[in-house]
Amino acid sequence: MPNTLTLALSKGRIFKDTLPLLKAAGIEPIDDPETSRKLILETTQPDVRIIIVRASDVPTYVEYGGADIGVAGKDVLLEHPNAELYEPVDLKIARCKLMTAGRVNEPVKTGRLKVATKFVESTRRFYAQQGQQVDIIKLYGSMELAPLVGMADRIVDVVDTGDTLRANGLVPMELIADISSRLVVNKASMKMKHARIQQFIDDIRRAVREQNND
Ligand code: PRT
Ligand code: MG
Repeated sequence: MPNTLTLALSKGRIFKDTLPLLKAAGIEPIDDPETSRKLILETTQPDVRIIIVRASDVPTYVEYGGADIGVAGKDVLLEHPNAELYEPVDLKIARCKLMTAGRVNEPVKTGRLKVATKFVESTRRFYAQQGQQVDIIKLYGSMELAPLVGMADRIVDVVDTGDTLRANGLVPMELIADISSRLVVNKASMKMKHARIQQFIDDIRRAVREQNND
């Protein structure tokens, strides 16, 4: 829509960590998505609204113009290597690491490794760079289970404290990428609403610098 800004956010940690940055840019949502069932939230700025989407759908909404701007984890963006998006700001929030993990006492394996993950693209690229042939098993969650029930030798997942891996008898093995959330911008919006979006990007950049004391 002309003259309005639509921001796509996911509930949970991205929403929580983006709020202070938006606040510093003078934007506060009027409803709380954790208690409201609304998927479109008005904000204290009449020309800015927030839509609530699945974390993995943010790049899609922004690429196809359902939102002008979004916040997405780099892990999610790496799964959309051909998305036509600008990625102007590292927000330095929701940080974690994309890693391989396996069982603490891994049985010796001959032949191709089976790797369970929802990060198929990053996993394929990582093992290809290592020159290692693997079979990738696509899952949508609870990857930690796969090695425990003998379905896979390894998993690839994002790790923060490592508590979830440990609680399931798994250990982190190789680092694939350091992850943080990024601002992404629709290419047409960047042209059509240039002044408004540039202002928003500048405000958010300043808020990120202040939050990180640099
Ligand atoms: O829930 P949904 O399927 O819609 O999507 P999602 O699970 O990807 O969304 P969400 O909100 O859980 O995560 C959004 C983004 O936060 C991810 O895309 C990452 O960029 C980032 N992030 C940061 C994390 C974590 N830290 C994290 N720890 N995403 C997920 N986790 C998981 C981790 O895999 C483990 O299962 O949280 C659990 C706890 O982690 P530990 O290591 O502290 O135990
Ligand atoms: Mg989740």
